[in-house]
Amino acid sequence: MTDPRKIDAIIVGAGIAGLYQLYKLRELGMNTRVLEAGDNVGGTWYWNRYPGARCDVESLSYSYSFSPELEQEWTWTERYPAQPEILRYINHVAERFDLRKDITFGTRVISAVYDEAVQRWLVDTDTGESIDSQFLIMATGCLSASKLPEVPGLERFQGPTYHTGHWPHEGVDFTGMRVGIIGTGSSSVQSTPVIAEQAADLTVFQRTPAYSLAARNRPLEQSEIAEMKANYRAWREAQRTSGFGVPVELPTQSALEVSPKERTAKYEAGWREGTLVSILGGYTDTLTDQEANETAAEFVRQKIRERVHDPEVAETLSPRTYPFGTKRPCLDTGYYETFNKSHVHLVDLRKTPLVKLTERGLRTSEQEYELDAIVFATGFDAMTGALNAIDIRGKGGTALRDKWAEGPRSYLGLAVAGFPNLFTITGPSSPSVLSNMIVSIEQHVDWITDCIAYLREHDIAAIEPTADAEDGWVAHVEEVGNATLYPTADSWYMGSNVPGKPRVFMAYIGGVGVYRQRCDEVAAKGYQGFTLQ
Ligand code: N01
Repeated sequence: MTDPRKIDAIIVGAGIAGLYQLYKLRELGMNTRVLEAGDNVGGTWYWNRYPGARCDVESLSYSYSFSPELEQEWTWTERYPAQPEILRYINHVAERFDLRKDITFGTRVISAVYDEAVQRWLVDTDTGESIDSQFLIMATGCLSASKLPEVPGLERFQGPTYHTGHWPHEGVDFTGMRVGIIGTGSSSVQSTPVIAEQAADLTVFQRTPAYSLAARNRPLEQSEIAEMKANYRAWREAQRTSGFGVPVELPTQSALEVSPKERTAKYEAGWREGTLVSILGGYTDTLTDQEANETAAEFVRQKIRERVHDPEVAETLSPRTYPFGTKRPCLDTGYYETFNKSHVHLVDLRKTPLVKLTERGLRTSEQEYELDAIVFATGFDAMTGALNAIDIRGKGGTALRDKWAEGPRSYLGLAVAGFPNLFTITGPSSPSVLSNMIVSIEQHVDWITDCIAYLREHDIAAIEPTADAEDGWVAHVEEVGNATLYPTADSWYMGSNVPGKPRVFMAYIGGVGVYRQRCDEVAAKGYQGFTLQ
């Protein structure tokens, strides 16, 4: 147990980020406590236990790189790992590195106030504890504050309701039930086919269709595991310098400078590969030019038409209102084929909007749907939701929520002016959700750890970005974002899924490798853009 009288660092969250941060701060000999709302480790993978939940980054890439021994001893079984396997892996890491002893579970942080006089954070929890600490590190996740639909009558429905992001640990048996699922993002795309196998009748309520590609998930061959284990070091290096945290060959041509035949052949190859970037990364301008993007978008729509028998249903499932990739694309296992089953129905909420929940089900502008259970696959207050859920107060009592009222402002997505010694792992304005999260988590944790080590070596009590550096970074993130098609879509990247949330592109699309270089330069220049005192 850490000495409760003298805490050097509090980490909020015991997911993949919080665990690694704890491991690293221990290396510095720091007295660290992790506070975790859940009853065990895992973060995202602890809460998101819905049927069919799995990662859409390949398992051999979606894993920690900090321990070569861990890499060698852990063996993944599938190309895309399922939630139970990832959770087992995270539990294994917690045990292997004896991390649990510094984690307090079942404890939600409700406020954190910076005391300028002593340069420490005072953190209050829902269990009544007050802990003060020099550093406060938020490992609260980008997609952890779940969101229910804004529809009247949520409390009226008499049957059970479930949010994909808070799935019961014991699982749910839908056998024989009439089930409704609201939402068609990644969580729905993964859970719909599995729920359809159980339910007597399944109705999917769609507001905006997703672009989804067949995942082509499969068990890993012994030979590929052995090859990866032999080449991990080179692979990790390539991940760190890549665009999205997954090494891929970079495109050199515009989609518009090749013949339709050549383009289709390339998209077909990407389709057969079945990764998130296999089609998106085919050409230089897929994410920057509407016309180029449309060639890929139409290719995906064609695949939907091939997979769905009823042309009308296929058309309803085909995205037409935003460019491919500007809302997060999905990888699926049998999603579109599910709509070929006679007991699965699709309701287009654009044509017949959701009006309310009733005692017996759900009413659209057209009719009432009687249901035995409702699944909300309605997503998250992304990027800022979990941070703003805590009353974080910096210098002069300024609330982070107020500072971010017009959108998140930070330097490098790592630190916030006016909030000394506060760090945000994969915070808004860093690559985070536009990358393989583990690669970005490790980069942030390593940077934060080096920074804290530097402060201790130089006997510096506090670090905080300057307002100028923060303004410069916010402007840069916006400029790079505006050079792409991302801001044209109503997505959770833009905050548009939460009524009243400012419309700001919240991630850095400059690339994982470029971003790392920038962070390293800042550190090499004695933490350029920060005030140290
Ligand atoms: O949430 P979402 P998610 N009435 O926000 C609809 C990651 N993830 O949990 O698009 C009706 O994507 C909403 O409609 P619209 C991944 O980064 C990864 O599925 O706002 N509908 C949308 O269809 C992902 O992007 C993995 O018009 C309403 C859906 O609900 C992110 O998490 C797996 C509504 C929400 O989709 C979030 O995914 C799962 C309303 N009032 C998640 N409100 C993998 O690694 C919302 N919707 C595979």
